Amino acid sequence: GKVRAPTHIISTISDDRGEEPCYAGVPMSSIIEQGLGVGDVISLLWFKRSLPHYCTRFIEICIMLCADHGPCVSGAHNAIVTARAGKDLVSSLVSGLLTIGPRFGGAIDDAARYFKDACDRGLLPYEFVEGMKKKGIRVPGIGHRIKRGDNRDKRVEILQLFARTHFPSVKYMEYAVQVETYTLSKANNLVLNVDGAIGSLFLDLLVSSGMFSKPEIDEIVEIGYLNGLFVLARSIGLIGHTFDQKRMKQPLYRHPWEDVLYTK
Ligand code: Q5B
Repeated sequence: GKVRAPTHIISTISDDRGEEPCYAGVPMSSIIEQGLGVGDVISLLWFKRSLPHYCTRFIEICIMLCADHGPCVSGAHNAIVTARAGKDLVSSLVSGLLTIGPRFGGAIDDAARYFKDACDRGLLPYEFVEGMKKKGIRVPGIGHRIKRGDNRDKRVEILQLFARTHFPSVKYMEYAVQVETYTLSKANNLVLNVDGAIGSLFLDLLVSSGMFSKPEIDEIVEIGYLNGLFVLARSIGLIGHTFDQKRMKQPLYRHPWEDVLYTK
C-alpha cells in the first residue's frame, strides 16, 4: 500500500487547503456570517475552541484596554525613537514589543502562576507576599509607576466590574484583591495593576467557564498564553505611535545632555 512520507510540520489550529481557510475547523465564512469578532478568532486560534460570548467579550475588552497607555511607557518610547531614526513600521513595532517583559506588560503569566499557586495552597495574602519578599521576588501584577492607592487604574476597575457581572466565579481575582489590600498597607504604589487584573481574571475565566479541563488549565498557565494578550493589544498602539511620528516627519531623536548624569 501507499506509505505516507513523514511530515516535517504538524499543525492543529488552521487549514487553508479547502475553498476557504478554517480556524480550528470553523470556516471563515461561518465566522463572518455569525457576526463573530476578534475575541472569537483568538479563542479558535489560541485555545482551539469556541468560547461563550462573555469570555470572548472579556478577551476583546482586554485588547481594547491594553491597546495603548500613552507615549511615555517603555514600548511606545522605543517605537517612537525607532520611527524617528527613519526605520520602517516593522522595525519600530518590534523595537517597542521587545520591551514587554517582567516589569512592563509581560507580568500577566507570572501573575497568573503565582496567584494560582498561592490561592490553591490556601496561603493567606500576607504569607504569600512575605514569602515572595524572602525569596527576593517582586509580586507580579502588583505595583505601578504612576497608579496609586488613591489614583487607581481605571482599566483594572473596568475589568473587575465586567467579571463580577458576567463570570460564574471571581475567586482568583478576589484573592488578588486581598493581596493588593495587604501590599497597599505597605506602600501606596503597590496596587493591583492591569497585568495582575488580567492574570487573575483569566484564571477565573479558565476555571469557572467549564470550557477547560484541569490539565488544560495547568498547561495554559505553564506554557504562558496570557502575555500574548498584552503583546497583541499593545501592537495596536505601537503601530499608531509609529504612524504618528512619520505623519509629523519628526527628526532623529537625541536625548538631551541635561537629562543625563555624567559621572565617573
Ligand atoms: N515594590 C511595575 O515599580 C514596577 C513591587 C514591590 C513587591 C512588587 C514594579 C514591579 C511587578 C511587575 C509588574 C506590570 C516596575 C506593571 C505595566 C503596563 C502599563 C505600564 C505603564 C501600561 C513599578 C519601590 C519599592 C521598592 C520595591 C517595592 C515595587 N513593586 N515589592 N512586589 N511587585 N511590579 N509589572 O515604581 O523597599 O524601596 O526597595 O516590578 O506587575 O507594565 O503605564 O507605565 O499599560 O503601559 O519602579 O500599565 O512595581 O518602583 O522599583 O522604585 O520600587 O516598592 O521593592 O521597595 P517602580 P520601585 P524598597 S503594569
